[in-house]
Amino acid sequence: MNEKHLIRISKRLSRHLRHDPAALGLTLAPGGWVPVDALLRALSISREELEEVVEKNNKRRFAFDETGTRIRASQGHSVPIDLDLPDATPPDVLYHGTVAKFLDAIFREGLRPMNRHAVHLSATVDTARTVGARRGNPVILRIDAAAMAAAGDAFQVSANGVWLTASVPPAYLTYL
Ligand code: HQG
Repeated sequence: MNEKHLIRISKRLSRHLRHDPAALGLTLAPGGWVPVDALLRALSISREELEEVVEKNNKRRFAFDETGTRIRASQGHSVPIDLDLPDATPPDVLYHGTVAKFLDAIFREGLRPMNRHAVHLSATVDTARTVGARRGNPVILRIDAAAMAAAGDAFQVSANGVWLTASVPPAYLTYL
C-alpha cells in the first residue's frame, strides 16, 4: 500500500476509534474495543490492509486484542473511555510538549486533559518536542513524576508508550 493510502486509512481509524465511532454505526465496547469485522465492513477495507496500517503506523496508534478479533486506539480518545490499563510506576521525570500561548493557563491550573481522556506525557524530550511542534514553536515542560507518584497520583502507560495521568498540578511543572 502506498504511504498516502496508509495515512488516509490511519486518519479514518483515529477519527472513528478515538472520537466518532457513531459516524460508522459503531460503538466502543468497554476498553475502547470494536469488532474487526464490523470495522472492515464499515471502512470497506480488507483485513490485510488493516493489518498493514496497524503495523506501519508511525506511532503504533492502534492495537488488536490478543485474539485478533477486536481493535482499539491505544490512547488519544475524546469519547469517555476507560482503557483499563494497569497503574504503572513512571520514570522520575516525564515531559510535555506544548506552545507558549497555553503556558499562563497551564501554570495557573496545571495540565488538564482538555478534550482527551487523560493528560498525555512523553518519556523523552524528543517525543515531547514533536508533540508540541504540532501546534507551533514547541515549549517543553518537565514533570516531576516521581513526586506525583509519591503523592499518590496514578499513571498508566499505553501500548504505544504514551504516559497517561488524570492531571498535573502546577507544583510539579518546570521549564526544561
Ligand atoms: C494544552 C498526539 C490550556 C496542552 C500527540 C496541549 C500526543 C492546556 C493542548 C497526543 C492546559 C491539548 C496528545 C490548560 C493542557 N490550559 N491548555 N490547563 N492543559 N493544555 O492534542 O498532549 O498524533 O489534546 O499543552 O502526539 O498535545 O493524535 O494533547 O497543547 O501523543 O496520536 O492543551 O496527541 O498524538 O492538546 O497531544 P491535545 P497533546 P496523535
